[in-house]
Amino acid sequence: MKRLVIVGILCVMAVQGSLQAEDMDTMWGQAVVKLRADQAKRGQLFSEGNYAMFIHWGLYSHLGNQVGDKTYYGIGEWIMHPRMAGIPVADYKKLAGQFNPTKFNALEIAKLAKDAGMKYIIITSKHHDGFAMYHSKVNAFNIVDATPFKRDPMKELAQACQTVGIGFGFYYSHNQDWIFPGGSGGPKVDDNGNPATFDDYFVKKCLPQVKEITSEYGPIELVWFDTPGKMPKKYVQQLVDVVRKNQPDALVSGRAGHGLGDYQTLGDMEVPHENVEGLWEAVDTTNDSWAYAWYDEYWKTPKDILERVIACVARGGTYMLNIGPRGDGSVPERAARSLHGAGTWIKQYPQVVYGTEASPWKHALPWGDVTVKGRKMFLSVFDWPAKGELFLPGLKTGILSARLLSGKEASPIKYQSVDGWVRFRLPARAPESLVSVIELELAAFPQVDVVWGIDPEMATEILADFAEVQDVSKESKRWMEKFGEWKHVAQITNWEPNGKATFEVDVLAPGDYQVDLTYAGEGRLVWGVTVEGGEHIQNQQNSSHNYQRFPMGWLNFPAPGRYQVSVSCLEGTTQTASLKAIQFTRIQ
Ligand code: FHN
Repeated sequence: MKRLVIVGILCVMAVQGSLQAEDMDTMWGQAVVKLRADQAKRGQLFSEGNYAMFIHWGLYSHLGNQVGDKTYYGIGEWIMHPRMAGIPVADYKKLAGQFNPTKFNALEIAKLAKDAGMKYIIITSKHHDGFAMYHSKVNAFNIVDATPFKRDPMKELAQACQTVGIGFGFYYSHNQDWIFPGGSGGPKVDDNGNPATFDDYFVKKCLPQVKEITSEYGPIELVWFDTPGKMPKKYVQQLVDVVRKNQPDALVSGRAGHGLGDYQTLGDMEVPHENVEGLWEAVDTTNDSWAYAWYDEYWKTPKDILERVIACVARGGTYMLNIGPRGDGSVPERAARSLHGAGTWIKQYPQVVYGTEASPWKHALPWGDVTVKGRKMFLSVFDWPAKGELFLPGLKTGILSARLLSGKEASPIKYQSVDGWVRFRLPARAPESLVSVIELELAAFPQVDVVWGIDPEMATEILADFAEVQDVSKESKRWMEKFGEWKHVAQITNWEPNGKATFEVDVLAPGDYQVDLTYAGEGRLVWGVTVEGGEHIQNQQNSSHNYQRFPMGWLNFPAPGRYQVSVSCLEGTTQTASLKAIQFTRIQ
């Protein structure tokens, strides 16, 4: 993937509070790690099991984002932090006496993950709040010693995962610990008022706890360290050494820090738009918070989940999707329902998701996405074409057969090559209500021309990621919608007078196309769209700080073939105008 300049925009957060260390995104650590694991056995976890369950569950789940009669909006596991409720250490510790998750059922959760089609579970053994969700012998602030529950749910879950036959691993917050003196974000003095250092925290709590979680819970697949921030390398190295010694087959997350992890973790809630090389994972959640938040009923549907799983696999990676059980241990029913819905589909079409390779187009297509297994190619159709014609641009490899799958059944479909495109004739109705699959048998491993084809039937949206730019900046931008709820876009901004963003496209059906631009900005903006050597249109539309799609007008492509389409921001506050996408819809 092209490296973009990263702009962290935290402006949506009105309350600055004191994020004592750095802001959250800068704490994610070095983005790209040495991709060693594909040479080691542990790398197989990602190539074979491209879908996993993440669980954020802890003392914070008991609050569910409500303290007293006030609701805090954002990621629930940060409720203690000044940027959320700001609960003093002593008060937070007292909460443990009320935490009694009697509805926790490890086998039910493991079965849910299995039924969802997930290959392993990664759960919070200790988050930034410092509370251990397992029986730690080195620190009493844990679920066995400090709560009426008295059970070790991590023992139960590790066992349950073995019973149902899926993998198991731990999240561990190695740098941030807001309770233990010396931990990042924690008290600066110990209980006797003596100054505490990070070394104190590391030696007395972090290192021994990582030894515990890697030696007392059977084989684990992965240790998911998070937010390394400015943690010195010598500490990270010691932790990685412990994992290697106790669990030689376990992966270490990229967020261990200092490039010592095995793979790359993308930004929170980020599904990439272009293929990413090497071993990587995307982490996402079933609603908008990692830990349980009582108000958060904005759930991903089964279709949303499938589109994201398939998109990650098609971009060459792994998708880890989070649930946040309640404080009583139960899993929100709607999260479970969506996971089951997507899992039922995956059980019908496992070949589309597991052990597959990335799409040779390197990006999604207007109707869906593509995964590859040897000479077989799977077209996952998210949006069924209304007229029953599906178009595939730029496939250079011959097709031996094309079949529309319907569970275990497969019916041949007709196809035809036209001007470097393939046109498939499909039945009027999709065989699947969520995602239908076309299986192609090819003459060889697929080769494609990766240029963006403008689909003759469906609106084709091309994101800013795919533009070549001149006298404008192309940047990756991220912001928090609510606290900890991250959004990611590539934007083209800082438009100079001759600035332009150029998209190369391939047109199959000549004629007029409606052109829309998706952008954010300040006040009215005039945009121009030009087909190099052809028509030019320009128009003025409004803008706001939210990205919105605005119509620009109709543009003509006189014949089939390649075109360069350039976008310019001509008038208005051009410096802040932020272009996210261009869309073409054929006028019929
Ligand atoms: O601060 C944490 C956050 O609470 C959550 O655990 C996420 C999951 O990726 N990681 C950190 C922020 O990136």
